[in-house]
This record gives sequence, structure tokens and C-alpha cells, in this order.
Amino acid sequence: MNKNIYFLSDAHLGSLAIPHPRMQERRLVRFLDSIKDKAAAVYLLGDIFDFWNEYKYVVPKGFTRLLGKISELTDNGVEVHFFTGNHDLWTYGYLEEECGMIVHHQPLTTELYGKVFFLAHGDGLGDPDVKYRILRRIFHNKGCQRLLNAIHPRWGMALGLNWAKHSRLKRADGKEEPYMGEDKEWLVQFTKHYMSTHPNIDYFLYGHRHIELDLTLSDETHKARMLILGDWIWQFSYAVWDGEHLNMEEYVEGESEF
Ligand SMILES: [Mn+2]
Repeated sequence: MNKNIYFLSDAHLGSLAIPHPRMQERRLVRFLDSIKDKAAAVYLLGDIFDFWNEYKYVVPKGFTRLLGKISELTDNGVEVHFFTGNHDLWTYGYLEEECGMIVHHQPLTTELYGKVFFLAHGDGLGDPDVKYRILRRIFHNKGCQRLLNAIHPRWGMALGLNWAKHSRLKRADGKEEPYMGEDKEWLVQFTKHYMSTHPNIDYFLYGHRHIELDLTLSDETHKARMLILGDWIWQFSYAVWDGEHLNMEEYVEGESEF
């Protein structure tokens, strides 16, 4: 029997806009502990941290339980993949060197137990918002990243944490918009377009939107399934793949079986 492969995203740990940060981190740690013996790999699909910016000799405070648990998994041979999201892309080697994670700054197409997966955080894919596209280019610009790291962490971290807090509080109750329907969800539109030129992909998995979605998409020639993974703020949702079934689950303490 295959060991399981797990996918989750969007914990936004450290967010100044989330009232229960320690509980959130502990729950994620207990989840990882509960799967450590049955997991072949864990894919973290972005925005695990609400704002992560790494300096040459300094990393953000906190998250010691999570980083310790992840290190325990990687020390025991479980692959842990970390996709940068739009909140935690400023990482330059620490998560690889210290915690043994495999960091991805780009979407990844990979074969897992004989099926082809397209994995991405999802920001910037199909999103028509011009302001956001410009911001995204600045975030990813090497010169701007160096500039950010030239500011003392006292200000650099405060800048990032407050930016992240405001971008969350802009929304009603700090939650994302509910599912907008196939025609309006950019990630659905992106996936439809992408699958027309990449017919080999079986599963598309994303984070970023903070909604749980499981859609089967088909065009004239083939079918693909797309999942959006929810979040680890309110939903504690994840996907699990064993080579035969790909299921969405919600982690309930003491109850989750997979
Ligand atoms: Mn995001």
C-alpha cells in the first residue's frame, strides 16, 4: 500500500488579524504529528505564514513548534514541499537548510503515483487585477527584495505584517469571498485554459482563495479535476492522495482517519 500524500495551504500564521494564532499553529502541528508515519510527502501550497521575510542572519520570531515538527518529518524521510504564496515568498534558503523542506517559487507539474498533478499557490494565475499584478511584480523583483532587506527588521517586519493585516481586514469579517461560480473564478478560468494546452494533467491543486472547491472540468477531449484547498484558519482542510483516491478532508481533532 502506498503511503499518503497530503496537500494543504493558507494558515497565514502570525497574522495580526487572526485572533487565535497559537491555537492555529498547535492544530497544524498536531495534524502533522498525526500523519507523520503514514505520509510519503506533504505539500504546503502557500501562505503558511502571513508574512515571512528572511534576512541573512535573522528570521521572523515564532513558529518554532511548526518548524520543529516539519524538521522532525523531513529528518524521518518525509518530503515536505513549501510553495511560496503571496505572503511568504521572501525566503532565501533558511527553510531548506534548517528544516529540510523543498521550496518552490513557481507552480510545479509532477507525477505522483502515476497521475500528473499541477500544483500552485494560485496568486497571479488568471487574476485580471492590474494593481495586484504590478504589486506582484514588485514583490518578486530581486532589487526590491534587497531593498526590503536593507531596512532594519524593526521596520521591515512591521511593514510586512501591517500590509498583510490590512489586506485581510479589507474583506468583510476578514474572510474571503465565497465561490463566485465557474465563469468568475479566475483559477477555474485559468485551469480551463491551461488544460486545453496541457492535456496530460489529471489534477490541479491550488490554495490562495481560502475556499474548498472540488470541480471536474472537461473539454472535448479529456477531463481533469481541480481542487482549491480551503485554509487552516477556519476550515482546517486538506487533500489526501493515496494513488487511487484524491479526497478533501477537514481535520477534526481525534476524529480524522486519513
Ligand atoms: Mn495567497
